[in-house]
Amino acid sequence: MKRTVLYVLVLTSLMFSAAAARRADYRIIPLPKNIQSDTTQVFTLHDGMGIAYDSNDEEQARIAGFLASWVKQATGLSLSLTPSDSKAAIRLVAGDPKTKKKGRKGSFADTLTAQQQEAYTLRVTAQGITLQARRGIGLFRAAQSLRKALPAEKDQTVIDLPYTTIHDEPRFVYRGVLLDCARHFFTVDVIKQYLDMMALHGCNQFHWHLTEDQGWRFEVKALPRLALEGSIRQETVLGRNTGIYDGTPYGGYYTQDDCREIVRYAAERYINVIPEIDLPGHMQGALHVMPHLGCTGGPYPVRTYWGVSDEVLCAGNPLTLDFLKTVLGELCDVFPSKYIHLGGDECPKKRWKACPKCQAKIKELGLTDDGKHSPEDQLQTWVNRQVEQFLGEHGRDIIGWDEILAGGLTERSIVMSWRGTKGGIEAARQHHRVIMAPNVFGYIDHPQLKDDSNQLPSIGRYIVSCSKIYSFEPLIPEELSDEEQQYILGPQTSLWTEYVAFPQHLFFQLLPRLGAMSEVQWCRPDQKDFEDFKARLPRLTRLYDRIGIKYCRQVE
Ligand code: TNX
Repeated sequence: MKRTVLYVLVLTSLMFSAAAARRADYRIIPLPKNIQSDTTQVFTLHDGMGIAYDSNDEEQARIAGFLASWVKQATGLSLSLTPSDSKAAIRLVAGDPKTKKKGRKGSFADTLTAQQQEAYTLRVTAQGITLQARRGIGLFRAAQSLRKALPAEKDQTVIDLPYTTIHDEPRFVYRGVLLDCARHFFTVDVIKQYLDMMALHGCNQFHWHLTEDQGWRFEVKALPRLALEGSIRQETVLGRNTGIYDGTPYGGYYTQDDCREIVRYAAERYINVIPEIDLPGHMQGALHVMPHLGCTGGPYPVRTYWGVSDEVLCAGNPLTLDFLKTVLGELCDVFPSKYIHLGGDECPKKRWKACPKCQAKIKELGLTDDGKHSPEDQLQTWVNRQVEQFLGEHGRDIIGWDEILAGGLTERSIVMSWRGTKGGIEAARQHHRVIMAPNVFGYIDHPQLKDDSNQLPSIGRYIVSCSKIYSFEPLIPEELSDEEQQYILGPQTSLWTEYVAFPQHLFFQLLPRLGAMSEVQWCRPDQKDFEDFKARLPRLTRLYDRIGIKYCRQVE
């Protein structure tokens, strides 16, 4: 008898705890700028409640739809979309997020900083949940924050949200993530998942690395063989250049329609797509199809192993520039991004030094060693300048890896610092805009755990743990004056894929390190505390579970 009573007690308490409403927690990743909460009072969100939005506003309608689907995915709660219902539990409101007053959408928008355009307020009161922002992008950020604040457990019917007022906006305007789709090819669907993860973490720039020695992956209609044949390597080396090959052809490329679909999908998630055509090095995929554009004339097989190739575009051949203009012209048609990445990294000068055409060009341009820049480095700068001018005519600016410093920077170029932060510091001192993408803090192709016994293969050494990423300060105040710091647009993390061939592995490398990077990108330094980040992480990783995405379960 006693036993039965005990059972009943245990059972009912279990039932009650299952039924008890779980609580929202606003200390999400990346941490909002300002959170004021009153945890003694809650608004209770029930299954079937509504999300109200302005039905004349397509953007709001889309965001409301996103929010409903996210809430369903994370919690199981079904919310209905109820245009213009002032009594709905959740309301999207266009207006100045700092005031409760409804403002005119888009007014004085041009005077807003990029950060202010993304700003939002999230309020929870007895009347419900209000997401308020001047722009759609701010409402989207607010909706993502609400999504992340909810407990990610399935089959919930009620959720308590403590009263709160959150004011939030990002620290940096540029919050980038690179994906190398050239060493390994990832489908449009996988890239969409990648973009979803970026959006979840508040990132806004997708740097899409599309061409490589090991494969050309962008369709150029005027040069159909480029993608058809330049995308296929005959086999792939196993492990870290072991000399043993898999004997299996490998390929894949993106049609222009695929690219447009990626651009559209990204734009709906407030992500700009920056395509990279890596030039004049890392071009063996193209040279395979167009051997006359190399200094030696080839043949050039699409490269089957990793590392830096000596085979680069011949800078002395006028056809090289014609080729680049054809490619970049079509690239501009497909990608609306203000910024186009021209690579510029790891371009050995061995061939140029021995090439009569390149040497003749050096002579024609009057390039001589000035003690700081070799003639060949200056020749690369000359190539960059031609590209910069061509893209300038299309209203675009160029971004290049920090090697573009070697021959002197062209006028408007933006430097992406990857060999540590040195190049970025130098460029900022020269008053050039900079993206900080240092390998030592952001190359997530490196292992994330010290003990590599359970890890999937990766490049290099254990130098990019979660805590290492988290410790990064992109403004480098010990090196840069306040004025020079203004040139730092923001940080980026990069996922190179020599050793990453499958989507699960991709997301394992990415997550949760992107969480750490997102706080570098979004938060002020005084908000950051790695132990606190780790304490907040389980709510995010539970959401990863609900989304069904793979991630590394250990964090160090
Ligand atoms: C350097 S980053 C590269 C890439 C490699 C990466 C591997 C850069 C501009 N070049 O081509 O994939 O290291 O970590």
